[in-house]
Amino acid sequence: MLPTKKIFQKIIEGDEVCTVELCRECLLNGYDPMEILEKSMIPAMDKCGVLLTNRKSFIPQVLMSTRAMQAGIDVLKPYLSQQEKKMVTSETVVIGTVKGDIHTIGKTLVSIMLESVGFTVIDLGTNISEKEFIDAVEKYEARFVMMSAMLTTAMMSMRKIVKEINHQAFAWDVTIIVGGAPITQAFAKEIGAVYADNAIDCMDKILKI
Ligand code: B12
Repeated sequence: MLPTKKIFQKIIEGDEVCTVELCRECLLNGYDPMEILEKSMIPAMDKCGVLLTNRKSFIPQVLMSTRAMQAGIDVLKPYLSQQEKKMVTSETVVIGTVKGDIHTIGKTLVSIMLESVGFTVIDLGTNISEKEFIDAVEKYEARFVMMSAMLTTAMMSMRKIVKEINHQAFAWDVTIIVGGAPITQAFAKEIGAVYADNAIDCMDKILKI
């Protein structure tokens, strides 16, 4: 079995040790880290979602898979740098998962990609309220706010947070970029934010802005 296929399997099994070893092995053998992420690791988390929905797996198993995924990302992180897109920037990005939602992985990937092209990223974590976002924008004089939501129920809180930020009179322009599985282009437009589909798309959009 190809090591990339094994990574997919080991993340589903929640085997952190093997996931880390296999990621290292793939890097040593010249695999593209982005490809490992996109073709093995993210599909493994999607599969976890399917197993969860079908009650073939439960929250404790998904948590173990999350730990394996996170450990694998830590191994790949130094190699995920987008050298060709690197820019000299002093811009700061504030990022967080919105109130009511504790999913971290998508947000973490977006942070890593932005850091890799030169942005300063302030990661507020999960379950973040409008006040916490606004305070951080002011404190760090951030030009960009990124928000993640993975739960349909968290979309309402995203709407409220975006509205509050857009109503603030900051002394500089603030662009809000939103993403996450249930978020669509139409929803983003409706609430007054820019939509990005994934970490790479987000990076491309922010670089254009
Ligand atoms: C892992 C996981 C968990 C873990 C989270 C651990 C952690 N530290 O993150 C645990 C077990 C804790 C968990 C809990 C719950 N979960 Co959950 N979880 C998942 C799972 C399986 C994978 C998510 C993931 O990490 N994917 C991998 C990453 C890379 O993908 P991603 O997050 O989508 O990110 C990509 C894009 O969306 C985008 N993106 C994401 N954020 C952002 C932000 C910006 C700015 C941009 C530009 C892009 C972007 O970029 C990323 C790729 O580059 C999904 C299933 C799925 N297919 O998504 C369910 C899922 C999201 N969970 C679900 C549910 C229901 C829950 C619970 C309510 C379960 C429960 N009964 O308690 C709780 C929620 C608790 C809460 N208040 O948040 C549902 C949501 C359904 C819905 N539409 O509302 C899903 C879809 C599972 C399912 N099929 O039912 N979960």
